[in-house]
Amino acid sequence: MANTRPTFEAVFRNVIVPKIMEEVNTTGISKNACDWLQHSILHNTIGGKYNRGMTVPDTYRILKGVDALTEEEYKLSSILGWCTELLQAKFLVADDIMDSSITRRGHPCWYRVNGVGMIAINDSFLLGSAIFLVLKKFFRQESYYVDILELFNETSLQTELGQLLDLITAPEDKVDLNNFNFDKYYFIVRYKTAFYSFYLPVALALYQAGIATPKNLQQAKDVLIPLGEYFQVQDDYLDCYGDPEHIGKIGTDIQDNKCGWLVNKALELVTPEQRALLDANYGRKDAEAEKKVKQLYLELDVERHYKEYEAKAIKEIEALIDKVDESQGLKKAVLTGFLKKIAGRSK
Ligand code: GPP
Ligand code: MG
Ligand code: MG
Ligand code: MG
Repeated sequence: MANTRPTFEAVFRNVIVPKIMEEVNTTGISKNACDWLQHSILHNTIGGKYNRGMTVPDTYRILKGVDALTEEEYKLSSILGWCTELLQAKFLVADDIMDSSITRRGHPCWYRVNGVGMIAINDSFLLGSAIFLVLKKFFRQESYYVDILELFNETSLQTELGQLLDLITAPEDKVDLNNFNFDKYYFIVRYKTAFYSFYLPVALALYQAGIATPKNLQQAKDVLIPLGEYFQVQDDYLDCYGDPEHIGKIGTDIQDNKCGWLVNKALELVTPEQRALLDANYGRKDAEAEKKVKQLYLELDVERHYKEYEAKAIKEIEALIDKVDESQGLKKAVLTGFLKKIAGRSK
């Protein structure tokens, strides 16, 4: 089985969603509730890039050292991949409320869909609970079942801690740029993004392949956390410089007072006059103020600094991959493959 977007999506539509709905149906809940749930699941999972999810079967295949997986192997590793996509869906539904975002994947954010509103909070919980339903249905008998349950729980805690720091460093009513620095920034991004987006899918494949050890899990983490940091720096860059049509979302970081990469870089570069302008305009729910911040980024050529950062980050990650000792079971191709998926991305 080749791992393509259509084959990956087919596992979700034909295996996972019916299984979730079958289980929910046994409660005897009304048809309109079942329809609501199915609609929410499909709206919030289908149409993304599937970078995280498709990494599980990709990684599993490389670890097994085969050219292609059997249909059954592909199905099982894709199901774990879809559990990472469900976790992502749970987080995004909630994150879009917290960030007052407008669009996601080219459509209105779920909470902004007519008739949804704050029901989206419960839908986010349901997306999370669906993960554990799916894991129980398909992996209960596996020796690594408890390991992957713990992994999902620990990764969720890390992500929620990162989100906590992201949010309290960006109060709506009190802009104080003295609270921002790169140390805090990298803690936020490591926790809110890198663990669940990068370490989780590779660790899942290591468990599924039956070769996970504390040593190779640590080796994976040593590369995947820096890779995840780079990915979130890209996300911050695209929030300001990406084309909303292309990235499928409208940037909110400046108005949301976020401790993002661009503002931290700007803070390193500003003159006292420019700093005053930034203090007066950053974090205001005001399109004119946002424009002034973007104009200042232009004057400071923050974009060039980003490009320099990006080239350096890629080199550093390549060097980390080079150091991996493959005799421990982890394969460099897993990591180079993941780097290739995101290097220089524009969406
Ligand atoms: C990305 O931040 C981080 C997340 C989506 C994790 C959210 C965690 C929760 C516990 C809800 P972001 O806000 O920059 O992402 P985006 O730009 O996609 O909105
Ligand atoms: Mg957001
Ligand atoms: Mg956010
Ligand atoms: Mg963002």
